[in-house]
Amino acid sequence: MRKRFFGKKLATSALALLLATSVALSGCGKSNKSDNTKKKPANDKTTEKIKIDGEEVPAQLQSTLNVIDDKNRNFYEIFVGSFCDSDGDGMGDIQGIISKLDYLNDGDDSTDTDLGINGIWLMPISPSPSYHKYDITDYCDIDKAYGSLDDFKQLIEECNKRGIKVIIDLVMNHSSIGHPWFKEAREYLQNLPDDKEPDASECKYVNYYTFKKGEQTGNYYQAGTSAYYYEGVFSQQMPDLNLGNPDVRKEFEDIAKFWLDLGAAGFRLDGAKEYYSGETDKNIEVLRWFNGYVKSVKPDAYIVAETWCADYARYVESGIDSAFDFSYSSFDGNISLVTQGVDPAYNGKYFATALKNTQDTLAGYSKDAISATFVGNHDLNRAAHYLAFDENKIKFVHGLLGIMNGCTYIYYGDEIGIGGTGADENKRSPMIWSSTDKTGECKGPINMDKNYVINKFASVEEQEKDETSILSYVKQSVKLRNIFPEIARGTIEILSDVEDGDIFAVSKTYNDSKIIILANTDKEETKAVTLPREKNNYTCIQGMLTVGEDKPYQVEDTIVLPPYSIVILK
Ligand SMILES: [Ca+2]
Ligand SMILES: [Ca+2]
Ligand SMILES: [Ca+2]
Repeated sequence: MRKRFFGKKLATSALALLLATSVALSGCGKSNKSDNTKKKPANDKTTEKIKIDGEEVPAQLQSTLNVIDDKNRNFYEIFVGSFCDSDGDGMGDIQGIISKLDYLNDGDDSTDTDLGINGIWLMPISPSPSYHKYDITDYCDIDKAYGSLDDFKQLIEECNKRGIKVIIDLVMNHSSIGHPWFKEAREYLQNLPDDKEPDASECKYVNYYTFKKGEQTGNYYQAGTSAYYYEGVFSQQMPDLNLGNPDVRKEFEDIAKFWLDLGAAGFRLDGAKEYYSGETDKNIEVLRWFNGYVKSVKPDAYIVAETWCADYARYVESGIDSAFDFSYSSFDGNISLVTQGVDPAYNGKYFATALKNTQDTLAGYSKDAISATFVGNHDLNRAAHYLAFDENKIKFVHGLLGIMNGCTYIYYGDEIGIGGTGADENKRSPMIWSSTDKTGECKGPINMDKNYVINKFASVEEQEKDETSILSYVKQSVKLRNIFPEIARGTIEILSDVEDGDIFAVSKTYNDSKIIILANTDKEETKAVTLPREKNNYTCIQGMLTVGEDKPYQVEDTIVLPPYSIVILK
């Protein structure tokens, strides 16, 4: 049994009341409204009807994809070790990803069995002693646990066939203490006589990091048995690199070129606000250098920086395409707050204003900036978990993500409602492909605590067969983005004539094509919204997303929106 927000009686009476209201508002006289109020089976297409000019006609729902091959992409973030294991050792790997590409996008626009994503962000894949691999020992190779460079090349080839671009995580703030650069520097410092200053002409690597003589306050650790301490903002295992050193920059230019030459479409830059902790201007300068170099090699490369800070938007001043906007993610982010509806201030109108402000703010820093939003990622508690496994809420957060501009990022497993909270390992638990067939299943991080990885929803295999599953909903949400390019690329205008604060109402205009997006953010009440067609320049509902069995419909100028439903008008 699937959870419902309200019993049938309440829904029916609410609909009857609202339909009566909608008819009164639209002034369309007689209609078969009493029929509409009867509960219909989930797949009864007659609920998708509209009445225009007194005639009842089928809703003109669009299904033809119109995917534009630009930088506004539907990304999917993969923690490789937990996604799919190809060789039965329990460790996810690149061949495993290749085997699941048809799940992500089969490359055939006439099918809608896939998720419809067209961008992959791979978390770090280079050799590293840790399970998470954010401490790298060789930037130009693949960790053996994940495969080989040949596997990576094959992945790119297969992705190219499907219109998927792959960006890789690039960790420039720090290396591993096991990186040869650091090991050589440490060795040199250990052997340095007490009365001698470090000399970069003897060991250039002493200037690759920030070494200071004697004990330091803050995030500093002793370099072996030497008298020197190194900065390690994230941990002792991760010595911070000196990005002011031209030699270090040259290393990363070579590293970037290495991956671009192999077919990477760009980079996700880890920890960009810690390049120079607390110094945004200097961080932006680093990004300006890196962006300039990357685009001199590959002009259409895409760069998104991890900027987990209030002034994230400023980072696009550097010329990078995107800076992750954390304000929409997590339990206390905009998407969750609007969905939870606990504080009425976070309603549909608020969400519309937030989107418009985000667009304007980014444009103020760079006319080419692309917003980059997500519900969750590898550092955040899983959405399903913080939404208390409420299926409708889990769907709706993906609905709200789906109507956002720019690039959206889905964290692997969120599309089937995987749980996980607390320690990072718990947020990186294995993808659940099937409940019966263990092929491809990963063991997950060794220190993962299963008590904090609660999975209440079915596997991919089962959810694929269920039209009402979270997975089916997320597919529909991504599909809308692939049908209507205006969603990701349009200039937002708030439809302020819509008075009900629970209703999200905006238009988005892209290349002279305008759509209107309405969303009912109320979790219980069906709403009727009157929006004159002529004034607002649309004909009818052309796309919809619903969490339950009640579907939106249109009677003349009135759109009836069940709880948590979204429509596209055009
Ligand atoms: Ca494996
Ligand atoms: Ca397809
Ligand atoms: Ca740093």
